[in-house]
Amino acid sequence: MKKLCNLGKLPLANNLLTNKNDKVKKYPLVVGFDKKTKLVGLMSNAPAEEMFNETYVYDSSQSQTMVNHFKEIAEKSLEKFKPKSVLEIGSNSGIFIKNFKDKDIEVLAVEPCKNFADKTSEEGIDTICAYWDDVLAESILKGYPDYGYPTFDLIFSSNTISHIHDLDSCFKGIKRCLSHGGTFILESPSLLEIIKNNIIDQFYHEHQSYFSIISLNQILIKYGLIIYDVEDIKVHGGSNRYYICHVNNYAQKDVSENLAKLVTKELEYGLDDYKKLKRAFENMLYNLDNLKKQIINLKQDGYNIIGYGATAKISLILNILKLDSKYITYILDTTPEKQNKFIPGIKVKILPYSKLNLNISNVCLLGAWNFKKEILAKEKEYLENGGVFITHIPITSIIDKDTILSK
Ligand code: DWN
Repeated sequence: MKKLCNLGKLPLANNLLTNKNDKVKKYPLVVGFDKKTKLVGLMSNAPAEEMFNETYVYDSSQSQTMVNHFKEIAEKSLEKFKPKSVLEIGSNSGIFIKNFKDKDIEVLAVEPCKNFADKTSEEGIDTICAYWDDVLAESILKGYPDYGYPTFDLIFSSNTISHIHDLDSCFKGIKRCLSHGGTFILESPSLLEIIKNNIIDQFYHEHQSYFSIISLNQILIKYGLIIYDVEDIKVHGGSNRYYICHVNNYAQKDVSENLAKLVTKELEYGLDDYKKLKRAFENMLYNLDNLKKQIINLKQDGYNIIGYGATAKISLILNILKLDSKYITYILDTTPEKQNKFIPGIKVKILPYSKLNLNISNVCLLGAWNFKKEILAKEKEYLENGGVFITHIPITSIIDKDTILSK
């Protein structure tokens, strides 16, 4: 891989501190470009066990947008594919897979974080607590944990494949487990949207790969898999939902025109071009620097800056910008497991959402900018009373009631 951007040595975004003075490990965060496959990814990484374990704090069910999102795609898949067997890789809180319960469908979830795997097991969903790889895939078909599962008509994985370090073993396992006519649905942040919207904060240790259609197809072909459809979906600042099948079943699928259209856009934005990508990183960092300047100015003008949503993304940017509790008073989040903990590195405290006091001397930094619509609707009163948000996506700017009305 050839280096695109060095973001420095940074703490693991979601490894929140219970005590302010807990020790923090830092790992280099360097993004690179693979000339052969055109994949953008991290050039080295922290051990998966340090990031995805029984203390993992991200719970996708905390956002109504995500609850609706997973219900919709589950219902759509049930109708479209009528699967007899479904496997989910990286099931988190069970937000997707629980929609397949009690439907005479063979259902299996794989989730490495024990806190979440236990939760879905208790809800009656067969869940294996393990990292996904080809060894696990083989053992699932051969009889682990109780008996040999059939191959699966539907394999679903949202925001997980991009976290897996060994893509070779990952895709070998998927190839092995997908039934002949089956579909593998992969959801992942879109590199096109990242580049278009300055989303520098998708680059943190949890995310190993940043797929485009161009790079994903280059990689999949090696395993006898191919993309036959793609949808650009709005979640997480713009993601792609890829529909993938066995190469030897491709002729049986309705190949979508969307694929060619989106590839054309990817080429326009230079997602296959090292120099253009490097320039895009420079722009992203420049925009982030503007955020720092605006926050410092607001602070000097006497405002309290409060983070809204203790996302992995805000953890990353505050650490890159070295904005600690001198600048950010606290961060609010609805997730009980995050509350009263501290962001590693900059040590800003996370408080429960119920403590929110949106008075006019506060400015809210939109940590969960990907749920902007949901949050602005929820905080209508604050905005109507003159409250403001600051965001860096797609460009550093202030959001108040007038900017919303003018859209
Ligand atoms: O891939 C990943 C994804 C999908 O999510 C992971 N590597 C980690 C995680 O990233 P994130 O932390 O940036 O995700 P979110 O979904 O942007 O997190 C939103 C956070 O904001 C949650 O902690 C819940 C919180 N929240 C809130 O406090 N009030 C969210 C909403 C909508 C709210 O109104």
